[in-house]
Amino acid sequence: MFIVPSYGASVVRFPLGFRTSGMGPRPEKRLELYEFEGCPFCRKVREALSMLDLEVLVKPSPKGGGRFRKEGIALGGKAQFPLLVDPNQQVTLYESDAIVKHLYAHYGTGPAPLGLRTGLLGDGLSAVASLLRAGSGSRARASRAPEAPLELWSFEISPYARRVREVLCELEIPYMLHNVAKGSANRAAFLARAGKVQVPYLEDPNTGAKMFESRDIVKYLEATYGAG
Ligand SMILES: N[C@@H](CCC(=O)N[C@@H](CS)C(=O)NCC(=O)O)C(=O)O
Repeated sequence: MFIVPSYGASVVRFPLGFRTSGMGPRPEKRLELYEFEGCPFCRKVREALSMLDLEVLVKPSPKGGGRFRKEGIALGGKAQFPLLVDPNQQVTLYESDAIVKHLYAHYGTGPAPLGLRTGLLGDGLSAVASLLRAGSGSRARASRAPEAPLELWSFEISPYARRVREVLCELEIPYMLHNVAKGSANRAAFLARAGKVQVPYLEDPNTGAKMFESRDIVKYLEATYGAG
């Protein structure tokens, strides 16, 4: 499960993606993100989304992927990730720093936290976090596509949720990412829905499966959508 290095990745990035702060107006239409879990630049965007308490439809675009990578390239014009689609502001954006700035400008109350504005230092630390994961969540594996996106309750810094996001990414499974970092306004609804506040929590509308526990979720994803 590589949970120990996953803790390391969380320590390197702490406290980014741990607690909500500086939330502003909420987007009316759903944000979409083409990204891959092992990409250090994509991590910065996911951290901002967690801290701003924003939900996003993740379209995993790992290297060698055939499902969303091409769609992202057709949309934005080049093979570069992260790529954010914000229909509220009618923009399709490359560059993690520009995306973070955009999110804080429209859905925050002020500038992004310092940890997301440290340029090369921040990028370097995010790269160290990715190195600790040894390429997990970077390369596509053979898989079966679900009809409808799955739903994941998560927050960026959770080492257990990370493991699930890595597998979702490698299997190119689209999912609605419900961020429920500490302080999230979505926690009450999450508690009412799932019976407890613990991440990761997965619901699969294609099969009716609902489950906690990263180990069980990974097993379920591999058995249902993996190709052996
Ligand atoms: N300056 C860009 C760098 C983005 C970048 O280099 N992303 C890499 C993945 S970490 C990429 O898209 N590589 C091309 C590929 O994966 O095919 C940013 O901050 O968003």
